[in-house]
Amino acid sequence: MHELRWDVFCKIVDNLGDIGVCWRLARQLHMEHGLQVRLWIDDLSVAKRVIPALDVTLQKQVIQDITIVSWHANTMFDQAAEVVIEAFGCELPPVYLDAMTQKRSKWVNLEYLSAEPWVGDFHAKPSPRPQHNLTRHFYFPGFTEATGGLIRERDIVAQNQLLASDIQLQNAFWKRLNLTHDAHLRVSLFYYPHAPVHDLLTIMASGRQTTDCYVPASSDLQQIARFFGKDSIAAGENLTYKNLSLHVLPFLSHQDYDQLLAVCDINFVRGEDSWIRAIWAGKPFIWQPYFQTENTHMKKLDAFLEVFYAHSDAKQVACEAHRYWSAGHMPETAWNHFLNALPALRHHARQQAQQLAKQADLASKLVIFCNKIQ
Ligand code: TRH
Repeated sequence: MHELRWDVFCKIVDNLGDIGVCWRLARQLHMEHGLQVRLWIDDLSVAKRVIPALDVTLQKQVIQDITIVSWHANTMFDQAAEVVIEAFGCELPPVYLDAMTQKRSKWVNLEYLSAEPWVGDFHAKPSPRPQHNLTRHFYFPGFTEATGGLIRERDIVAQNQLLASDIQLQNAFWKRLNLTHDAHLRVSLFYYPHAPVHDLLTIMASGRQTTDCYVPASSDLQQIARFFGKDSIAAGENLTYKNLSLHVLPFLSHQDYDQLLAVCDINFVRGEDSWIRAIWAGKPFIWQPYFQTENTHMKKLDAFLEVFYAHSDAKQVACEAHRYWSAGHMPETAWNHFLNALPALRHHARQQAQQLAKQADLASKLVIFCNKIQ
């Protein structure tokens, strides 16, 4: 057990990935490494979706042993922690930087995840900040030993595999969420608005097999409403067209979302955090990277496909479906190829979850790293 205090700073740029990663990391640093963690958040009302117990009127509160502080409560900026994690280059407040200088805090900038080969070269590089007499260290998550690793709770892969192989546990999950699950194929769907959702729903509706499709209400539901000829749809609705039954779910807790991914046959995920969760679920998935200019997101996608499917017979099929999904068009042939390759994709996804889980996880590597740096 460490006596050190850690501060994690999170600015919610867009969507939920930033707070999703920071909340997960904060909890893991506490639960698995015994650290005292404060999580500074700039927008409590968005964070409340991921941390439902948050009281947005409080400047400071403790939830699951993590002290959560509103970034705007700058009266506390004079008490810097021994280790400071600046998530995704969110720019620490100048007053707090002064306090870090006094405290001689260790300063780590946690970067976004990428499978691109350059990540290993840039990981752990220091960048001196003479004006504050501090050094900012770059910490890059990644898929190889040369990087900062992937966020993974100690038991998550085992828990997911247990759930995926135990019908009674699965039935209890569906029952708790009040969901039917009698179709041949179960698909979870979390996506950005430019995803070709209409194409996918059309193909699933006219498919040979019946499909249950689960959509958490966080996604843009407009495309789905239009597909079913409605003005709007909301959590709790179940819509059927031909061979497709679509279920709109409420926004799930982190734990329920993990379980949904573990019990579905195919998961559509996006961004950063749900992408990693899909890997640990050990089920075939299609990832949609966060859109970036100059096609940067497609480069990230290709880099990931190269790493993840390097030794898979189903590489071509997986690449085809991923590229179409991210490019905004899903032809029926690509989806059918994906379905036909499901046994191979399933085997590969499960093997990759086990393989990647053999590497040290991000929180453990981060703790070791922070013990080493000055
Ligand atoms: O919300 P996102 O699009 O976040 C993105 C990415 O992190 C991206 O890299 C970043 O640049 C951008 O934000 C600013 O997708 P992501 O990363 O999957 O985060 C979604 C979070 O929501 C994740 O923690 C899982 C969680 N979640 C639930 O808890 N319940 C749900 O029902 C769903 C669908 C998601």
